[in-house]
Amino acid sequence: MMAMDYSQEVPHSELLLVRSTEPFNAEPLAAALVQFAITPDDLVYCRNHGPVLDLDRDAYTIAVEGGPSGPVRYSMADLEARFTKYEVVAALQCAGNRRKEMDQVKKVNGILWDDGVICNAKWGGVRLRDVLLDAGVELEGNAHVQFSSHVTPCQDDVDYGASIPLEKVMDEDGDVLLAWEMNGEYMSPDRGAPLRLVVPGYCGARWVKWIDSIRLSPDESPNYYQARDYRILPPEIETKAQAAPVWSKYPSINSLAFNSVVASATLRPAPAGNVLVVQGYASQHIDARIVAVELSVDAGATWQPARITYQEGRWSWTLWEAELPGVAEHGTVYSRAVDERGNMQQRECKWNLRGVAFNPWGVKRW
Ligand SMILES: Nc1nc2c(c(=O)[nH]1)N[C@H]1C(S)=C(S)[C@@H](COP(=O)(O)O)O[C@H]1N2
Ligand SMILES: [Mo]
Repeated sequence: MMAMDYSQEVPHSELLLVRSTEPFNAEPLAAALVQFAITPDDLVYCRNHGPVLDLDRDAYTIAVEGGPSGPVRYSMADLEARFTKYEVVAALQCAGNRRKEMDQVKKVNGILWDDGVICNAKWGGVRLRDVLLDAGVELEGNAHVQFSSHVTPCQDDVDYGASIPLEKVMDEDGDVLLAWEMNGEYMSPDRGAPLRLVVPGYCGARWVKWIDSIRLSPDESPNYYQARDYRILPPEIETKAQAAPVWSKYPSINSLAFNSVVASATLRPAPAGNVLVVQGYASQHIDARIVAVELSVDAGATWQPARITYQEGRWSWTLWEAELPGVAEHGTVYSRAVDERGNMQQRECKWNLRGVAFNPWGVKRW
């Protein structure tokens, strides 16, 4: 356990259900979330492993290591003035979304998140690719880009760190940004101001907030949150002690989980029979777009299509809704997503100790 100082903690949104205060972890109700295609900042979940500080933008710099004459430092003004600005709409989701449901299968380690640990926003900043090229870093022989935020220590390590494959960064369509804007405004301290990494299609753990250093390496980041967390352990690993020696055997989670969630199911009584109004969201695996969401009120025997009401670009979430006629007073509705590669969301998802990437059919009782 690291010593952490919460005396400078910023105020947080009051619209969230608080799961822990130090560090601050909180999520909105999914039913509130799906009312907006682009999530307003005060409805975005907060997932932290340490304190949240209000940092001075004018004094802030980021160091890019590995240039021909040592690290290159950029101020926020340098980034704004010297590079082309890009905007990308992308969903941000914690790998622990729906953990509470997995915990009901069998006890897991972690915050018992419900299904609100996701958002969709327009992120603005510069391409990390352009910055790496500008800094003249050695690309040859390096397969990973490692990131750190040293601004505060975290629960399990002296700083927060992550890494992603260099390939994802150098692909112009990978859309990896060093971002300072969310939804057309300077982002809030909660979102990682002054500067945060945006990795479309990847799980939230890689979107390093308050990012202040970048380096290339043949290896993944050795940081706790890359090397010993955010991995899917096999079901036979049931305790922390069993997990400790084996973390490195299992791959890091990169992609978001292919998932769908029923955010609300409301019965509308009508003379001709009850109608069930259903709303929800879906998230995609890396860049395979979702092409359909289907609903079942008979435990998966028959399925009917929902209407997709929102998708934008390559990386957004999917919003959907449906009116299902002729339903009983009470029942259970299931959702399943289908993607462009023909993958179909499965009924079951294997249990894992950390309760990550839980993605069986969405479910809601009415
Ligand atoms: N520096 C830092 N970056 C971080 C984290 C953190 O604790 N510290 N949490 C990560 C995790 S696990 C997630 S899911 C997202 C959450 O981003 P949000 O709080 O803006 O929703 O940030 C990621 N980046
Ligand atoms: Mo996360």
